[in-house]
Amino acid sequence: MIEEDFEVCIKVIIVGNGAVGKSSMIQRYCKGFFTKNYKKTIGVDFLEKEIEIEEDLFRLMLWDTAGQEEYDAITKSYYRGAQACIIVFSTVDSDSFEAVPIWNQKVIDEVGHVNTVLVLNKMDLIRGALVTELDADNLAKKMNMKLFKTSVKNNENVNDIFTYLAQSHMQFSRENARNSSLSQYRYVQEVGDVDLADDEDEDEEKDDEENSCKVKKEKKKKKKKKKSSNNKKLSVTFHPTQHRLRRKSSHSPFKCFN
Ligand SMILES: Nc1nc2c(ncn2[C@@H]2O[C@H](COP(=O)(O)OP(=O)(O)OP(=O)(O)O)[C@@H](O)[C@H]2O)c(=O)[nH]1
Ligand SMILES: [Mg+2]
Repeated sequence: MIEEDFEVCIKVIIVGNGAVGKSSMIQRYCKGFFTKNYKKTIGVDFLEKEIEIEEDLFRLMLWDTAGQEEYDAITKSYYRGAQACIIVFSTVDSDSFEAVPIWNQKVIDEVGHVNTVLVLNKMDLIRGALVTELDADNLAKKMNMKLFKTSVKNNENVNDIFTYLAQSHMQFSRENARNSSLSQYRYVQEVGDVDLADDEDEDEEKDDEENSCKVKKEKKKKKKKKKSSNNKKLSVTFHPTQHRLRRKSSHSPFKCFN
């Protein structure tokens, strides 16, 4: 039985108007701290984080984009290949709320529909805020997207966003794999001793009846060798096509699809 353990890599882009807290969010999540000072992102920043959820290993590649329109041309080119998206807006900035559908459309134009969530940030300033929780709830409902309400400053609900994205990505991948031909490979990998050449075996059995015991034994040996090389081939051809996966160690074959 061939057993492999994989780390699932997910490219996540973070978009939204300037100063809503995108960089602060990534910094909080990856480095664990918050800075009061605003330093606008120029173009794109990148951070990554490895997490484990229920024995599944993930590497989140987080692309923090500039909210200022002047960088649009640059940032859009970094959307490519994204598998998940976080659209951030802020309680104290109604423009950022109005811009949510526009950001969503920008992402769709570049990468199509990807797993997207909305984040209403700066919940610590919600009292007397320009964007209410109800506004945000209604928008999320309208856009049919999951909404998180965070305070990066107070470290509230930030981790939940990334856990959700990783888990939903995995769930989607599993459903996809079940419906695709990949599931056949997965099955063969899982039940490593499955007979891959039934027809051939039948022919060989007929021949065997006519041959001596010695020949029989040699054929069996050959067959065994062939099976193991077939399995090896499967594991080799399977991996390069899964470019978002990285081999980690050797445990469960169930990690090897995307
Ligand atoms: N009160 C409060 N301030 C926050 C919160 N999150 C971020 N900020 C502040 O908001 C300002 C802007 O944060 P950034 O993370 O730089 O914003 P950004 O979305 O990356 O901005 P651009 O890079 O220009 O697109 C900074 O002064 C942060 O300290 C929060 O949850 N609460
Ligand atoms: Mg920024």
